[in-house]
Amino acid sequence: MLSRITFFLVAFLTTLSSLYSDLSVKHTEHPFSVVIDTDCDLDDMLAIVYLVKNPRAEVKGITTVGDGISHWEYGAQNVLNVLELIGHPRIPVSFGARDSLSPVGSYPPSWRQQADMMSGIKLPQSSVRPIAEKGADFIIDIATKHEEKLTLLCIGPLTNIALAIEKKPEIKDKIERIFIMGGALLSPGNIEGKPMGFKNRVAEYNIFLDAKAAQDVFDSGIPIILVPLDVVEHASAKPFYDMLAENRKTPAANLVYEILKPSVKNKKRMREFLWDPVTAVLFTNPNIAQYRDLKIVVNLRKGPEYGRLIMGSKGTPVQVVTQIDTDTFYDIFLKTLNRPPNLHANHSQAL
Ligand SMILES: [Ca+2]
Repeated sequence: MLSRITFFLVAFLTTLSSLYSDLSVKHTEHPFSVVIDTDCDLDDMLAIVYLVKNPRAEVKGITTVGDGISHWEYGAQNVLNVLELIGHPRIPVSFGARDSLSPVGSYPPSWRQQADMMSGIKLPQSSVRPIAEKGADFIIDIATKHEEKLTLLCIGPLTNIALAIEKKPEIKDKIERIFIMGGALLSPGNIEGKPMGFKNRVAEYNIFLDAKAAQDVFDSGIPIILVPLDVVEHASAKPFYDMLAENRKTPAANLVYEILKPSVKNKKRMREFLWDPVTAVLFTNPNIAQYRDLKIVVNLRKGPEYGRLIMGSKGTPVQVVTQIDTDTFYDIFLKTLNRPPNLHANHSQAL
């Protein structure tokens, strides 16, 4: 009996010490500089408020793009209004490209209008305006000026990143990695049928709407972590909405609750997964996922598989997220949203 107790005690202490050694690693971490590149959908706003509030991320700026869901004229101001609401109005927001480098169509107009209007959610009107510097130039500037390497979190079509790399290829050495939410590998795409109207079962919007830009970014040689539809569709919005219903203490948590409300109440709508927030949480907590090294090519041949991400022996080596610990994801997301608004950044705090 005693030896069994001793065994469990030793096992417990070993587990505890390994936990603490993990924490000590986290304590020495610095915040990582990040620029968020977004098409300003409602779930993009979830990712933005999460990263702005998370002490492990230092958001250097936000670039918008007009070939995704929101129209170019609306997205940047909506982001500024969200930043005003959560008490960070001075984070620079830059207009990026208005148009795709390889235009093939767009989101349904009614979806676009809904994103432009933030689904009718009331936001404070920020008096801050987008900066004069355009998206690609802003990325070049931030990457060039800072000593530390920059990470990009891309949650829309990749037009701005492709333009920045084309204009100044040297920035490749100043970018640590790019997190990309996009593509579908084994699961179906998300652009087929009504109301979208594309005869394509395999492509995903972010890649499809600027497939050339995506291939340019893949070709750049910058390390890529890809978060495809396959894995994100394990992170449903409903359980998180239920958690927020019980526990929301900040304007950020309230905003996320309001954003999720229509989608969890209307099952027909597409927005029932937390695509962009998953990508943001993996940026701060990469250890909650499993990854696989794959080689990937963007299919640029016109036809029913245009924009598909093809796995094979040729192509760009990419770290693909294959699985996430969904409960831990929800937990980290919730705790971060509920951090007090005026808490000074405490970079050593484990989340
Ligand atoms: Ca997006």
